[in-house]
Amino acid sequence: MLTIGERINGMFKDVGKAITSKDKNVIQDLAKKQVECGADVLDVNVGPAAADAVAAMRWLIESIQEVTDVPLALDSTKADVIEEGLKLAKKKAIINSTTAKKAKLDTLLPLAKKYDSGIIGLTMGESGIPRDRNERAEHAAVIISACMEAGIPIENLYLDPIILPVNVTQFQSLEVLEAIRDLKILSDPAPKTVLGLSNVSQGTDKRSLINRTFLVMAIANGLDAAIVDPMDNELMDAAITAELLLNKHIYCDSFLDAYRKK
Ligand code: THG
Repeated sequence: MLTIGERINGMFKDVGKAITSKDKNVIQDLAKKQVECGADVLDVNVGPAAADAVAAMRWLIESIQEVTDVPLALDSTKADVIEEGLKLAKKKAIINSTTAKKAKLDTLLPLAKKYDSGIIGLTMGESGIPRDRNERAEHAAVIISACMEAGIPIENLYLDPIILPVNVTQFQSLEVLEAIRDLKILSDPAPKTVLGLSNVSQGTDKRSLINRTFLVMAIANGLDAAIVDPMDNELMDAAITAELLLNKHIYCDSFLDAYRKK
């Protein structure tokens, strides 16, 4: 599984404060710790508070790239914020994200093409959050054909079936698990799939347990990548063990350590 670290997001109080007070150490610590814990990619989101979101994205990326050169997932609803990230990123970045909305695809696919970046496609369209697995597949098909038309290799596409808090809309967790399977057969080569895992447990009081249980189920259904808190050791252990049991790693008694050192 491609592990995308979620912690550099202005939605978190410590990160929001660090952005306003330009406290580089907080960001650099989170970058280093997430990578040490196994993040392959770092998600970067300036959050809702930043007055100048483009400047905040620039400051975050410059701070992060002073301490690590893992690839970045540029998480914003604004195209100018994403493009600022694409200009600065040293490694092949991931745009997070487009939707199936025409205006979004028309703006973001040319950027993905120009910078040869990855791109996450949220399976939602003009009508908002998808209701079930079928709506997810419909939006996914729109995104896949738009990528093909724009000359974006499907290898660069990560479809996100959008997981919602289980305490708000309980039946959606099963729809997402089914969608992970459905999305895989929409093209050949198959598109990759990704989730913003922590959404599933927002507002609950068993966050880590719900996160890791759902992650294992999603991995068993073929999930390729996840935006997670890599500093949650039990979560990372569960993900590694799930992949071991799916025969994706070779067993040895110290498989957790062995996988982490790799
Ligand atoms: N799909 C894609 N990108 C995404 C999401 C997604 N990016 C954002 C989000 N969803 C994934 N990242 C997070 C980050 C934080 C939390 C949830 C998902 C979170 N934050 C605490 C909360 O709201 O309770 C913040 C509180 C705090 O500790 O300060 O849970 O789905 N493509």
